[in-house]
Amino acid sequence: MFTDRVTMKLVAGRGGNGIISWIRGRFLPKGGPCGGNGGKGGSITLEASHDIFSLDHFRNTNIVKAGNGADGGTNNRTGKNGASKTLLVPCGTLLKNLETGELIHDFIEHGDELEICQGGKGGLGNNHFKSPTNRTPLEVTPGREGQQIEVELELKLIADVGFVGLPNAGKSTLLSVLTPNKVKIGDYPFTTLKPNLSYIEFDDYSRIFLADIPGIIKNAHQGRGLGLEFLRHIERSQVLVYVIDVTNTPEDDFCLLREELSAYDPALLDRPSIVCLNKSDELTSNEKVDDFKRQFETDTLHVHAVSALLEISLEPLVDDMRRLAQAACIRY
Ligand SMILES: Nc1nc2c(ncn2[C@@H]2O[C@H](COP(=O)(O)OP(=O)(O)OP(=O)(O)O)[C@@H](O)[C@H]2O)c(=O)[nH]1
Ligand SMILES: [Mg+2]
Repeated sequence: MFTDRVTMKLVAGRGGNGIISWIRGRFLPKGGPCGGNGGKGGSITLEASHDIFSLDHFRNTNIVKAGNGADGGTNNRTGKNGASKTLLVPCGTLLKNLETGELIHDFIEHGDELEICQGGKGGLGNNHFKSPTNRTPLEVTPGREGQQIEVELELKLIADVGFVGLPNAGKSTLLSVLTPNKVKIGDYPFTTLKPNLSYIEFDDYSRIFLADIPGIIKNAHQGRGLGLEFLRHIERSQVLVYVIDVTNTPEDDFCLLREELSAYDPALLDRPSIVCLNKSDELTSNEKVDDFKRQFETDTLHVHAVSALLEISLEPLVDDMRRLAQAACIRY
């Protein structure tokens, strides 16, 4: 199960109450007020982390509450502040107000944080109200409620390069040979049921992130197969790689993929793209590759014939992905 949408209620802590207290001492018959202020309620902060890739950890969470502030103490002691909570979310999480649908924040970079609910202020103890004309104040204020909100978290993974392809084309194989993430590969359609994210690290320690999503089939936009639900995870990729099984009908497959992408969002067709004709090790002649290139290759659409399984001709493909990903600085 891969969770990319959750709703929950966030409740910051209540402030502690101010209290009434009087100084008592053997030699202090008129000691005066000493009721302390209440502590502040804990707040709730969301923080983006590049170490997590899904919202799975919130799957069973309906409500998150921060700690309440403690009441003030005697001898002017301020109550303890309530414990704040920080919730980690993957980069690419959109935070929305559930009631209004309004986008509150888009967590993009690692470390990006937002205090979404502030804790309530602590109340004032009677010591606060003493004055030359009022030496025995009986006044205190209660702690305030913390802020609360119902939110929706929606994850749209941020990968530089997104793989799209029919089931069984070899997307997961390609991700496994290019990156440290060894994902499930199978000789049957729909092996991949949730998006996989990983990266290639280059000599200069720069990285490009790659997303492998479940296969798309004809009429996916009408909900067939796993539908187009997962396309949201490549929606923000700067570069798309069409992974196509060259031993099938590559031209038809390419057109079908573009039609389905267009049904989801026509703007995806304008994204910088690369075609990867996979399983070229099974070809006895290069005719199919040449035909495809003749029909579709342009200066802006490069076609690479590779074998992910045998790791043949992957280098030019990676160079191209890197070049396009690093050239595009647009964040979709
Ligand atoms: N001959 C050959 N077989 C390959 C190549 N790449 C992948 N395969 C095989 O194709 C099958 C499907 O590979 P996957 O990587 O699971 O394909 P996928 O596109 O991720 O499939 P879904 O997750 O179902 O969408 C597996 O049996 C792979 O071993 C290749 O370059 N050559
Ligand atoms: Mg797969």
